Formats: sequence, structure tokens, C-alpha cells
Amino acid sequence: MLHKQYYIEQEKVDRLVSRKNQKSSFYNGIYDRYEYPVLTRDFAPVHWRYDLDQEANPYFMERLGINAVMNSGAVCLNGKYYLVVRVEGNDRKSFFAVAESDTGIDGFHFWDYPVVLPDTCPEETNVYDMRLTQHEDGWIYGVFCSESKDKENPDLSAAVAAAGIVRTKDLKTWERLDNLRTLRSPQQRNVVLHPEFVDGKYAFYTRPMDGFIETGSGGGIGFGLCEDIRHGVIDEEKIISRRIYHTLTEAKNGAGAPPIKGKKYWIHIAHGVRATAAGLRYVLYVFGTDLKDPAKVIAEPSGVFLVPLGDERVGDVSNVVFTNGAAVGKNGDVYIYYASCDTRMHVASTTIDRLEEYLQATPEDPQRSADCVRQRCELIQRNMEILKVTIQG
Ligand code: M1P
Repeated sequence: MLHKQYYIEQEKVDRLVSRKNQKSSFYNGIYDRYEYPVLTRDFAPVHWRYDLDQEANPYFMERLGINAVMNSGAVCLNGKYYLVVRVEGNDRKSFFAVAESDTGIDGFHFWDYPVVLPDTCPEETNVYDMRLTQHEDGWIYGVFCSESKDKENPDLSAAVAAAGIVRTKDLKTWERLDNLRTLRSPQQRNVVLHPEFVDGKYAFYTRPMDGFIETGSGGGIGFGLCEDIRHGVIDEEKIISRRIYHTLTEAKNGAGAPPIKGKKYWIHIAHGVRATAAGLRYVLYVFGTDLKDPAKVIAEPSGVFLVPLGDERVGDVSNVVFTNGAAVGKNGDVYIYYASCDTRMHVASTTIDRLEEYLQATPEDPQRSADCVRQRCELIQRNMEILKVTIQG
């Protein structure tokens, strides 16, 4: 016999999981957005949060609450969509949990147990933001941020961020490898493994940082090769996408989802950060690299790709969208999973063809107002001609 409140709480979870999602009225021709988030903290199973033993918990109190579900790695396996979700407990510690769906847009439900990573780093305090890469070597790799207290620094908040690496074949059994060592940068966050070998080596997109929060001299998204992924070491990191003054990447520029292979480009969905009077604003942007040389940027559409809208703008860390996972389904369908405000998970859907058209046809940022208005006037002028012919006949 369970407490009567158990059934009420379980019914709430079941209702959310079975709720059908639908495209919202948002339109830009590039991707569709959806009415509901795909996951919120209210999707967390009741048995993760409550002690169901009536004697031990006569008031049916929540014992281990969930604060947020966010930044998720994503993969499509045998027609099903899987997220490795960053779940943040009420204790501020994050852990990973798998949620699966048949459609990619709704029906996401958590597996009974969270992911239990091999506990090989005693100094590690927090883990988060796993990128899942289906590598051509046959493994699915998870690269995540491994955070530890900076014992050298007297500041209580000082921390050290490194890239932790695990691998799996089934998302159930995980082998932990050594944290990635980057010889020329003290800290790393937002590290992503490229899906294919480059020059016979494992290739990583990095985000070199001087400190835990400040990127400092770290100029943006780096690229480096390593021979042995089990004991990964990167010597040289080449910056392939820089932070640029008065753009969306002015304060920070970091890789997002592992790149998607198109017909012309490696498609990168990344995040840029700028400082505002209301704090940092995180948005998504897209760039394309050469299929033969994934470190060579060959397409840079101007401006933002996806920004927080409406309810997405408010949460624990407001004015943030962040992605670290996109899944490619059948016929080149792409589901981009993004979190809003470090609080909940959403999906945007598109196709590889659309993303490549976006990369190829969206003009670049001319980086000055005068040139931007010229660029816009050219578009308007061409459109006025078209309107004249079609409307006035
Ligand atoms: O709070 C926004 C994001 O901040 C960090 O991203 P970055 O390293 O680019 O500053 C990460 O901690 C991320 O988890 C978080 O969503």
C-alpha cells in the first residue's frame, strides 16, 4: 500500500509524458519550434524524489528534489531518440540520466535509474553537459565537463573545469577514460569529439579558458588532435572560430552539438555569449566547416540562429539558450535539443538540407552598421522589383 499522494504525483508525470507536442506558430523557414518543452523537472520519476516507504515517510515528503533538467547530449539509435540529460538536484549537483522517446518531439521518459559513471576522480565535485558522439570507431563517446574545486586559489568559488570522457555501446554500461589533457590551456569546457578520425587521430573541438568563468585570452572554439583517446592529450589547439567584437560571440564562443555531416559541410550548432546590462545573454548560432578539413570554417551565416523566446527567457539563469545535442533521424531530419535558462529542455526540428541551405545562402555579418544597412537595402531593392512585377503585374 502506497501513500495516496504517490498516485497523484505519478499521474502528473504520466500526463506530461503522454502529452502530444505540436509545432508552434513560430516561422522562419529554417526550423520549427514546438508548443511544449520536451522535458522539465516535473518529468522526473516520483521514485527518484520521494521515499515510498510509508513508515519512513508518513507525510510523503519529497526527500531528494530535482531542480532542473537541461543541457542534454542526444543520439538516434534504431529509430528511437535518446537524451543524456543534465539533471540538477536540489543540492546543485548535476548528474546524467537517459530519457527516451519514439518521436523525438514528445513522449520523453526517464529510465528507472540515472547513469552511474565510474567514480574515478575523487576530486571531481560536479559533472555536466555531456556531448554524445557516435564515432566511426564504433563507440558512442560522452564528453562532459568535470568540475573540481581549485585548491590553489583561496577564493571559495574558484574551480577547475576539465573535459571528462566516457564511452558506451548501449547507454547503459559506461567506461570512463582519462580526462582530456590540453597542454597549452589550463581549463576546458564545451569540448566536443568529432565523429570521424582526422589524419588517423581523434579530433576535438575545444574551448580553451584561462579561468573557470572567464575565457580570458581563450579566443573561441579550438581544434586539436589526439592519438590515444583512452589517455587523451592535445598539444596544439588551433582556434577555428574566434570571439569577435560587437557580435553574438563577443564574450564567449563555444561548441555545442557534435557536428552533423551534410553533403557540403560539417554543420556546427554552437553558442555565443555577450554581456548586457541584464547579465550574459547566451544564443545559438551555426557555422559550416569543410568536409575534408573540419577545422576549416567555410560558411558563417550572419547573426543568431536561435534565441530564447517568450517563456524560454525566464529561469534559473535567465536569457540563456544552450545546446549540446542534436539527433539525426530518418531522411535527414534533425532534432536540435536546447535548454532554456538552465531550467528545461526544448526541441527545434529541421533537416540537413535546410541547414545546408541556411549555411550557403545566409549572408555573412559585415560587422559595421553602415555595411549592414547596405546589405539589407540590397535585399529590399531586389524584393521591391519582385513585388512590382508580381503584384502590379
Ligand atoms: O549558464 C549558462 C551556461 O554557462 C556555461 O556555459 P559556458 O561555459 O559557455 O559559459 C555552462 O556551465 C553551461 O552549462 C550553462 O548552461
